[in-house]
Amino acid sequence: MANDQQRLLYLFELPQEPIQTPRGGGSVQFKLENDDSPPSVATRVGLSPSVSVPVPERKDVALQDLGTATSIPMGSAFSFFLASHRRAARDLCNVFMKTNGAEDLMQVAARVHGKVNETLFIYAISFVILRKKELHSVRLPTMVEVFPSRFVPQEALSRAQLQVNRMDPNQSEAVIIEHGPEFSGSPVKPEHRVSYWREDYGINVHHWHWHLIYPPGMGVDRDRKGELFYYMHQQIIARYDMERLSLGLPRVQKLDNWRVPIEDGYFPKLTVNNSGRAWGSRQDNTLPKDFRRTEIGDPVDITDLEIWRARLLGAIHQGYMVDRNGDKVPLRDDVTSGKRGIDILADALEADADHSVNFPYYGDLHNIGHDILAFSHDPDNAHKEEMGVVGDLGTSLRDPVFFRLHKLVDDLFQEYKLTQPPYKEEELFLPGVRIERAGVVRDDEADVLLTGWNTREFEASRGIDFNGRPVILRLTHLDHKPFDYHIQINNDLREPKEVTVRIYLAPKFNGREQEMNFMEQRILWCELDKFTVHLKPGTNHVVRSSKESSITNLEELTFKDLENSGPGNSSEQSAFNFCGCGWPQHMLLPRGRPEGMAFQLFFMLTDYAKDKVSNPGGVRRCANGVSFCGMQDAKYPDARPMGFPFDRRPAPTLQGLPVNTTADYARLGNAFMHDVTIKFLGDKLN
Ligand code: CUO
Repeated sequence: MANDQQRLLYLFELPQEPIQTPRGGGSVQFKLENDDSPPSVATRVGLSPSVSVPVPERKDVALQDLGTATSIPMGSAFSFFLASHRRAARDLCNVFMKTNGAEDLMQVAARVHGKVNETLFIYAISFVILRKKELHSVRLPTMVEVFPSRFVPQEALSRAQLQVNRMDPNQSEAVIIEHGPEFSGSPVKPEHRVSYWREDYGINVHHWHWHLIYPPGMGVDRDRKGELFYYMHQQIIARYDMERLSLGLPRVQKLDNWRVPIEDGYFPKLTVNNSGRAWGSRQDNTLPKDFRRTEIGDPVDITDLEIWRARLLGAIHQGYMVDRNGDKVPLRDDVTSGKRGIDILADALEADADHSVNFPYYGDLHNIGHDILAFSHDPDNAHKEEMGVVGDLGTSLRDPVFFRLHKLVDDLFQEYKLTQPPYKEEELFLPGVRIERAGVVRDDEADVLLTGWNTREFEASRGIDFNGRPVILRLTHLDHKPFDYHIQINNDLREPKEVTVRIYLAPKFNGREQEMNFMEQRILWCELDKFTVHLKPGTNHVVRSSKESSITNLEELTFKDLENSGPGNSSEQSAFNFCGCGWPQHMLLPRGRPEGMAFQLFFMLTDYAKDKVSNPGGVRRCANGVSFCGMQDAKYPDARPMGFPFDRRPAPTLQGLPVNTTADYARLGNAFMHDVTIKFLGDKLN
């Protein structure tokens, strides 16, 4: 194998098939020494692999070393929200973490392949690649190709299989599976109008990848991990609400009451691990019930969720949590050392049992919330049904109930944020710099942004064996025309000044077509970009491309992209590896409306000298996704609270005048507001 990337890449291919099955489009084959599997496994009609990868026997990897990793059945779902599955992940990751270099990891993983659950295997190998310094040049192939069954209905995959079976063996062209934008339901239910967004491949891959970097219960303690859990999910909800308002739907309602039926059901029509085993479906008006799946976890009652929520709210309003020794742990964000209150609260709410100040007392509200919802259709295994998609990191955003659960979680975070003192004028105002004008330009047109449908192709045959034949997945997704921000800034100081530019987007009107006050619009503001600029004295014209956004990732990397990549050691690739995390670029904008929908941009300049975070020399700043994903082996690169200045209630007055709307913040010279229109062109985008 030419390089580390290729050594590890083929472990991601065909997760459901035996490891000896030809991979790389039939060109690569793992050859296991002393292999006891039948020879039929290793052959495929018409394929003669040219690259043979020898895998010596590894007596050091005995099944007993895998601990609980073998406890999750093959072909069934793996849920990071279940404590027993997190334990299994920890056990397998420990085995992989002990390896030394790509060749060693490849050998051990190839020997473990087929002995552990498929999603767990992919999770653990991804987790280890992201964490091992010597593997920083290795990138992960997109989940869309590893597990196509998470993205397209089983029916479409079976149709492709049939088509392949009927094909003339000499025929070489690929079968194409078209999917979307109709997705999983009919327009009869209002919630289905936004299913193209929930079921978008990019946002689901992002969510999977984000949790790989910031997992609870895996001994990972990254800088501001809890705050990022709050912020990244808060921003997902804000974006979902922007999309809903675009479609005339009300903002998402929190799942406040677990004692009444959940109005909206969800029928994913997808299968788990490419195995053909269906995810569970939830009927409309399903009543959540106590969790009694004793085969995978301890019983938990709805009452437990209610008690944990009450305790968390109590802590928020008291201003402190109580640790296991009975000592008070204050909850404040304006601390100069130690963890911020938001991190302490998030660790107890998510919960991360390793970091919660008092796990037995504050419980596991968010994770168990996912579990109760994921099993609400079969809470006691009476029907032997698989969990619903809301139980899996890579599919949970598909289900409308995900957003209702996370709105409840966010509601607790917002309750906490409202206990923090509003920013003072000196924290908001930056004297000496002034935004004169700011807006967006696309194709020489100012302030009108365009969205519509686009398509992207992936190789489904990398994840699923279609008799060794190529099968392409053509997914329809929302997209937009790229644009540039133009900002004219006057630096009245006599010297250069470095500033952070913060750019947010929110709808101008609420669902009743009224302009919003500060508090109503506050948690709708979505970060579009955040970057540093060097201002010379006098006038500065800053131009920034939408493609450089601080929240987005580049496009998903396919197997083909990675097969064609070079030796895999450049620093650019290393940086990208971590930043494989990020909101998909094609989902940067909400869709708006065919006739145009009014949005507002908010720009703010802050003093980079106060924002900057000192990191040890040599830290690689990732090219993308930093605001949602942080930086590799480094502190989060912005000292201000995430979401600043909208994370707190407004200052009552600024420059002696009352603050009622965001426009009152824009009176400051270093801030600016500007109206833009977003038009949805449907199929006419390209
Ligand atoms: Cu990301 Cu609940 O944390 O899904």
